[in-house]
Amino acid sequence: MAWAGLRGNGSACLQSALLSQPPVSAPISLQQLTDQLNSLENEAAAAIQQAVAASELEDLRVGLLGKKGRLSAVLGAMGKLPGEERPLVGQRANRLKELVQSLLNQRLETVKQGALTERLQRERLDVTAPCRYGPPGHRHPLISTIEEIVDIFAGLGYRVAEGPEIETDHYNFSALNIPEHHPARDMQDTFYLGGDRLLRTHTSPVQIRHLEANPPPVRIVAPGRVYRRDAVDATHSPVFHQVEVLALDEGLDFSHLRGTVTTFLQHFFGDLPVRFRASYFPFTEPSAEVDVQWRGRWLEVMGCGMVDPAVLEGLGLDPNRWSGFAAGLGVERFCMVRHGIDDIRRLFTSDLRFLEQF
Ligand code: 2NL
Repeated sequence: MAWAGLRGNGSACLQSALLSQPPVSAPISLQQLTDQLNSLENEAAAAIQQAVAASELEDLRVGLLGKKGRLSAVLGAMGKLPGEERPLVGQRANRLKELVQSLLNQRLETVKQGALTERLQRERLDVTAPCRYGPPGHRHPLISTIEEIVDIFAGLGYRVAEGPEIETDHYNFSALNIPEHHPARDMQDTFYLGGDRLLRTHTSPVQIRHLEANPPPVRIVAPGRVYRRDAVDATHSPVFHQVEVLALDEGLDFSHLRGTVTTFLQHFFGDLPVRFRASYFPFTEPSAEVDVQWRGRWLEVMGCGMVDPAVLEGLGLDPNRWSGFAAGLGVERFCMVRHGIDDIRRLFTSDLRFLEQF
């Protein structure tokens, strides 16, 4: 029997006895039936009171009030009474049914409440207990360098832009006015993936894509991973990181470029001398390399220039109305200068004895 295995032996026995009495079949009097209903009420009340689980109460409900239950058995015997006595038994049986129903409901509430209280007790958490400390982690120095650079430009009103690392020949080279025969396009210098796809060699394509989707004025900073076919040595890695910036608006000239780059470098390196040297990039005209005087030596740290009109024309922008400047820097170099790191490989070999210094 379903209730035989339930907790509380006393109540299981009582329930078994209560529910397994055979149906009444012999001829019967009003008095006998009334007595049966009275004792059924007493037994039922006692059994319900002793139930300790919702499942026990369900078994009791079925056994007492169900189609084949004790009450049905008594009502079955009612047919043997004279017609005028039947309503008396019927009313008594209905009252009993309502009473049993409400006792079951009350007990169910009590049992549920008890189970909840017990569970809350059992699953109690000590929120004041000291936690288990793991070894504290921190950002990789390259990531903090990117964040620092981006934060400075964010402070100057620039928005972050990102784009795919797998690029097309068009976005990586053609749109940037890099001619067919330029060495950057050489198989020796770029990872080609087949078709016109390649691993981007700079984050400039991010800016081209941004300009295609957004009309000027534009001020963006594009950080990201870039790829070049270089052999690994103390200053070269085939995977490295770049940050490029681009401002495009009406009336921008070289003084804005110089002011922005100088302000940025002095925020990053401190209030050091900065100098611009004429240089060449296919996508800017004029172009410049920028040096900072760091610990008494001039160090080349970035390249920049006014966006070449050919790049603007390729985007359908009128170079007589819009002008802008762009700059690009290698994050590894910034990180190495700042922290006095002499070998770029330190930044990629995940040696904790090295990394834990930062
Ligand atoms: C360097 C020099 C540079 C740019 C990047 C750029 C982007 C667009 C248009 C024009 Cl969309 N120019 N980027 C311009 C000058 C220099 O990077 O030495 N990078 C490590």
